[in-house]
Amino acid sequence: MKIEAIHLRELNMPLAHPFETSFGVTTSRRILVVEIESEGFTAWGECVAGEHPYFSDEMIDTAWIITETELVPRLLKADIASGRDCPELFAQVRGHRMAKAALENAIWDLDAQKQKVSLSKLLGGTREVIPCGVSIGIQPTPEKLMEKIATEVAAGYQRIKLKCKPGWDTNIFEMVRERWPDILLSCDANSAYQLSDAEHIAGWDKFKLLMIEQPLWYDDFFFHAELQRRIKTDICLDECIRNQRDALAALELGSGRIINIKVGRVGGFTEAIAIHDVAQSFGIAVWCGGMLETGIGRAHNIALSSLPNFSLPGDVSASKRYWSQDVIEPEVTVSSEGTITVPTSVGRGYEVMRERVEAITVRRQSFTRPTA
Ligand code: OSB
Ligand code: MG
Repeated sequence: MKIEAIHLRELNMPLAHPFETSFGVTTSRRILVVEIESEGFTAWGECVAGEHPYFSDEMIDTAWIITETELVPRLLKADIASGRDCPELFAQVRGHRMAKAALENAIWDLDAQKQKVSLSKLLGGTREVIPCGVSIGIQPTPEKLMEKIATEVAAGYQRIKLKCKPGWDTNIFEMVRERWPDILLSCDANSAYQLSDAEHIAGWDKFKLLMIEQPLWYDDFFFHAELQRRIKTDICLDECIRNQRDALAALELGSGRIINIKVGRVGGFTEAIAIHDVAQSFGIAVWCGGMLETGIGRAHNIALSSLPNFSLPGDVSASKRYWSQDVIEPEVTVSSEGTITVPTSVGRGYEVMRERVEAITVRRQSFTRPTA
């Protein structure tokens, strides 16, 4: 694959509604997107790093500099055959997985176009539709949360995930379960608890949560195994799973019984598929997480979610939940059964609206293949 040019852009996009987690509130996003030109094709990738290094140690500004100084030069000099060659090409650079994923995923996007197949098919997807859930942030009041849940349940979403933290947990679950005793309900703590909270967390077993996502430290799976032994509810690992070795270690240790796969967190589609396969070999279900993506990252998440072991509803939901206007056409929509139809057309299956992208671009930098 001869790559002629790579363009980096920073997009500024206000969220339709603020999103609050145990690590902070997001009202507007600064997003790094990459565009790759090759032999008449244009492919896109989205970097999911946030504005601050609060979810993980990456942020948009570190991702930009690593992309500019380390990753782009390697890609422009290389002659790669597919996205699967990216991990080795980038291996000398430690970490910075979200930065790497944006480029690797753009290469997969490009490869799908060149081979004239859907991205889903190229990744090994088998599902025609994917089951969808929603992640609902911490709200100003419990009443506001109840309204939000009512809206999403009415829209047909198959699973409701509540962000939680000390003070916004047991009382909230109690209230929600009283009104909706049977919905598929889960929670995500984003590392807001410690092992000394084990008894408090065990108290949630009575709410029959589908899972508790990343209750302990973002980089831990040893103490998660101890916590999992002390509670009945399944632990789902998010932040701490960086690659397939982590998944293997965590599953051997018993740190959790479900894995959330975020393609950005693990460095790209190649590693995401490897984690999917490791989990499958353990009989462990996976689902696709979200990072408040624009339509570009969202389209890629939909393709990934079509792999066979993505058997639980993901955090992949409609564009309109995040943006008054997305950057793709058509927008991502969810059926009244809470599903998204996986595109079968060539490539990602959603057109990137260049004028819309231009209008919200606040920084750009272009690189071309060295001529020598
Ligand atoms: O932990 O899954 C998470 C958003 C930003 C950072 C971390 C997380 C989230 C979400 C939102 O839960 C998922 C989404 O709807 O995109
Ligand atoms: Mg999470």
